[in-house]
Amino acid sequence: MKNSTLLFFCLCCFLLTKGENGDDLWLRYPPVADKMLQASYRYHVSALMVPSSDATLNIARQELLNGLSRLLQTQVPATATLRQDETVIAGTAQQCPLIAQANIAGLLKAAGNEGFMIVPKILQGKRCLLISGNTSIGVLYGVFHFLRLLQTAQPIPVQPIISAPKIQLRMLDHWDNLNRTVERGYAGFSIWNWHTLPTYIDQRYIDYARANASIGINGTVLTNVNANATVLTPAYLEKVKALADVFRPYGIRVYLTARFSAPMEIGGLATADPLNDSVRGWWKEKIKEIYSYIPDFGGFLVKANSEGQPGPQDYHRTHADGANMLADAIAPYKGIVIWRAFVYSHDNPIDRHKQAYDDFVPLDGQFRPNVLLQVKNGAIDFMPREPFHPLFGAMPKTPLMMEFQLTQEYLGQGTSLVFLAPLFKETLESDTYSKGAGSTVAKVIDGSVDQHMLSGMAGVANIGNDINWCGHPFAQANWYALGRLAWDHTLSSEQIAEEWLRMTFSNELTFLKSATRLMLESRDIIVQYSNPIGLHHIMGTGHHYGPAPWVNNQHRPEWNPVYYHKADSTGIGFDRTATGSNALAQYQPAVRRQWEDIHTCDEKYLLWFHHVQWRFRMKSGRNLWEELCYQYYTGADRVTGMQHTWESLRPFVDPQRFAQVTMLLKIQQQEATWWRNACLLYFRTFSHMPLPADYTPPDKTLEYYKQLQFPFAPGN
Ligand code: BDP
Repeated sequence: MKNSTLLFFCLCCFLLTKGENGDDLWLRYPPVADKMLQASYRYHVSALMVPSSDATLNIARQELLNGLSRLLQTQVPATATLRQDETVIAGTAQQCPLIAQANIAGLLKAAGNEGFMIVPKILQGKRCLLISGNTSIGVLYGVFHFLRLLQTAQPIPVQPIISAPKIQLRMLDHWDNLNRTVERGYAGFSIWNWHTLPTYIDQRYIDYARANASIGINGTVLTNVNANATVLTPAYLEKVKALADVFRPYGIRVYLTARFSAPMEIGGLATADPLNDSVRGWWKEKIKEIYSYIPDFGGFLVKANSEGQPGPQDYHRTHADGANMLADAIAPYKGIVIWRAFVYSHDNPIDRHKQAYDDFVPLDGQFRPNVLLQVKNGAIDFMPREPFHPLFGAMPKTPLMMEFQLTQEYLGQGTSLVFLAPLFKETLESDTYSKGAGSTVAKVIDGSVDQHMLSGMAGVANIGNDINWCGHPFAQANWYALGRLAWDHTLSSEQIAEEWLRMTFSNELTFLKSATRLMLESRDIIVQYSNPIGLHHIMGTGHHYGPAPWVNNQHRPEWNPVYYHKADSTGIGFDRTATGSNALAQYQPAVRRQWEDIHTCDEKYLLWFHHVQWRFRMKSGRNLWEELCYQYYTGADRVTGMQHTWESLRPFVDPQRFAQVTMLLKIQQQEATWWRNACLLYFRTFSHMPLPADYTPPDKTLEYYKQLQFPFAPGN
């Protein structure tokens, strides 16, 4: 064996036995395993030229130097003048005269404000690779893309690559409280250490910004939608400013949640009525103050008149009155207001599914141009599977922003391997038919269906202070997927999974084949063993951990699982057709037709839209009860399959992350069995039919499952 080969072999062995803690996310930059590829990049990247024009370009240079030296295992020299062939030049045309001479203005047009291009060019007789954009942040995105090519074992580009984001605001919404607890957080405490800010800048803040920039995320809402007005006081604004200063060179703007009653709580006013002059004046002054700290402050995210939060309806004003009051005050600074459509009220007897639509559709056209309406992917609440929210396509005069949830509140929380890109894609690719066939949710939110200038996609962050950021090693993939899809919603789940796996684990094809399948199937599997055939909202009260379909004692009717499954001696499911709540009427006729007939309705939504008799014949030939048993048993069995798949991947994964995922899959298998047993034992009390003989019966009683308590479950 040659010395260099031996060295490389030892390094690989070392990396595999050393273990990794996941702190590096998808930016690990291990030595490129494919020696031919490494040699090719080494040849084509002989020098780096990145002007020191601003902080963002300095980050770009540092990222290239660091990334390339680790991936290529050689120091690529930085240069200020073009001396040799195969120089990589990064910068905008303004920053870099050579790029200005390169005749690429036409290409750059397509890159827009934040996009980039990577293009091979001969400059002054030398072969160069240009990474450029119209702004420094575009260049930084291009640099991360270039490194991603190498990380994912793609050849060095010989044709121009041009890429621009399809969505303007690509955001993380942190549900982080000022006391560092995280609502629905399963990865430890908040990464924002408010106590030591503004003076202590944790390296994590910088790493956070870098990771987000690497996937194009350009906005972060620091605080919980169930907001605390204290964050708007000067002492906290100092802290917010410190974070904004860290994030700025990475292209990330800071947003805050605005508690609607803040004028009363911290302003001493007697009202928060949005039409009251003192209230309007208070917000104007507050916003002026915020911008004095943070000149590029992004704006506010507001949860109002929802789940007990204050809002304009407390003063008999509309959501538009509330949003516009803030929008007017923030408009002079080019800030925006993101108003949430997640509203439902306990004194409204109407199907919860219908309430947001009823509240907001009449307001279409009444919002100021700097207001975006943030809509959850489905009408109930981030369920494991929901049909798309009927608001998409129903408010053509208002830009609607997508709200996905990365933190897996209803999808196994911190213990389950669930890759969410298939869930996101399922919603994005749903056709609203609002402007005829092809008006997909993706095209509604990217603004192309209704010609909106503002567009946005947010993910409720799954980040905490756990060493690997997200708790479950695979949960990092959901953060990654959000960024990639907000940039380009046409990417497939498979592409995203593979990209992430290559960067996070290995480029080995045998590994990728199984691990990609593992990820792609994972969401279907959890639906199958927890909420099959359109069941929803049957989880434990408060903490939402595990099954509790029997709960019927909550004072708000729509907080009870029985409200949603409606199981009785005749059947199970929520009739949302014309004979029931008629929520289906909120969809376009073409959509309605897909779901309104019990015989043709896609079975994955059957119990979402229909109350179905226990003996109803399913497409499989089984009756509904047998089908329910089949789904629950198959889902739980498939988790055992996931365990086997993971076991087969042992040779490709470092011991630390391998053991972590192994243990977590064991928990997931126990949870799957728990869901299956608890739900079937309970629903059997209505169906009065036995479990099909070939299934092993549950070894515990329904009473056992009912008495389980989780007083300290996380995220609650
Ligand atoms: C629900 C969560 C709750 C959030 C709410 C929201 O259980 O903690 O406050 O959504 O989105 O899913 O406002």
